[in-house]
Amino acid sequence: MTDSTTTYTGPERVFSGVQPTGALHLGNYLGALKKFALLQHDMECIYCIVDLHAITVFQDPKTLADQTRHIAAAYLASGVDPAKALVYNQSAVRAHTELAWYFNCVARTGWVNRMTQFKDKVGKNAEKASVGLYTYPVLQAADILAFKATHVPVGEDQKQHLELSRDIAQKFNNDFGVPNFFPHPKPLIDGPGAKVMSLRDGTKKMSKSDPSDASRINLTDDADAIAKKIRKAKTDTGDVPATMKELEGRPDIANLVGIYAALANISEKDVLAQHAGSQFGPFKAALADVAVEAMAPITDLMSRYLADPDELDRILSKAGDKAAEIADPIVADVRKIIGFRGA
Ligand code: AQP
Repeated sequence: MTDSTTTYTGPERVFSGVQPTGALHLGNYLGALKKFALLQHDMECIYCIVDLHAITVFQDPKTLADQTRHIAAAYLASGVDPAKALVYNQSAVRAHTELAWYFNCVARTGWVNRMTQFKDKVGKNAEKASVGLYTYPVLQAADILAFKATHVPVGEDQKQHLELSRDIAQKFNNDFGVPNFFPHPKPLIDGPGAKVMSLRDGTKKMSKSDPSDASRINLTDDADAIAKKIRKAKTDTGDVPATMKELEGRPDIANLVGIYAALANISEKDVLAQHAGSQFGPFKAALADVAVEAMAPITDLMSRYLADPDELDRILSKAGDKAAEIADPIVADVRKIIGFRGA
């Protein structure tokens, strides 16, 4: 169903989001936030804190607003400039929920049933999961397409959801005879940070919900904690190989090399060239230095932004109003296209 060709001629626009569901980690930073900051120089960017997605799993009403500010602070500390990009929280813009309902009527249950992230998250407990968690990728399509966004910077885990967004856009355009109304959004997934794996198991993605804190580097970890977690990261009995080919079948090592490359802004090949034959002790010490150097300024800036919640709220509210100005006319057009009375 997915078709990468479209004759959509609207403006290029970037949209992405992060859930306010806990402390952000290095995977979120390399897979998403770092790219957010880079893209704002070249394109119109809209970055959302997806609190509607967060409530697909129960969130404590007493902490949700603070968690949202926490993500906003992480965006800003990672270099997103509110004068260049919109940073707002999803629930403040009604277009998301409205379009999500229309898309629930466009998406097919067979498509949603194929989403592996839902299956991974719920395991054997699918019947106890919320309906919202099941239709999460449909809301994600609405988030993107409410802005007719053309590009979506995400980690590799989101690739399948992006394919669903394209299928929904295409089916809407076909069903209603509006061939170029919605663009087919493209994922921007590249570089060694696209899939950061757990420090305790190189076959599992680094994740906020992993019960082991040692499995991830949090954006709030200080230099000592970062160095300790890297020192304890799982490796094997060999040493650092010389070629990419020799990394195959060594997921823990490949992960550390990928993290090094992404943080130092060099290629994985260059990391191997610099450290081939090294034992893991010295390699991890070098990686810890690179990680602390890259992460310390972010951690520091984050605490400064968090110290002024009123300013964060001003930024979020102002951007929310601007986001609604873009999305509301698009959703009003959708109402007309569907044919509602009074639309
Ligand atoms: N390990 C990762 N490597 C690269 N990118 C990643 N992302 C998440 N984990 C990695 C990217 O971060 C962005 C925000 O994702 P989210 O807020 O939707 O959270 P998530 O993907 O659900 O993150 P977690 O840590 O995996 O949370 P839990 O444990 O709750 O499921 C997205 O662009 C994502 O690709």
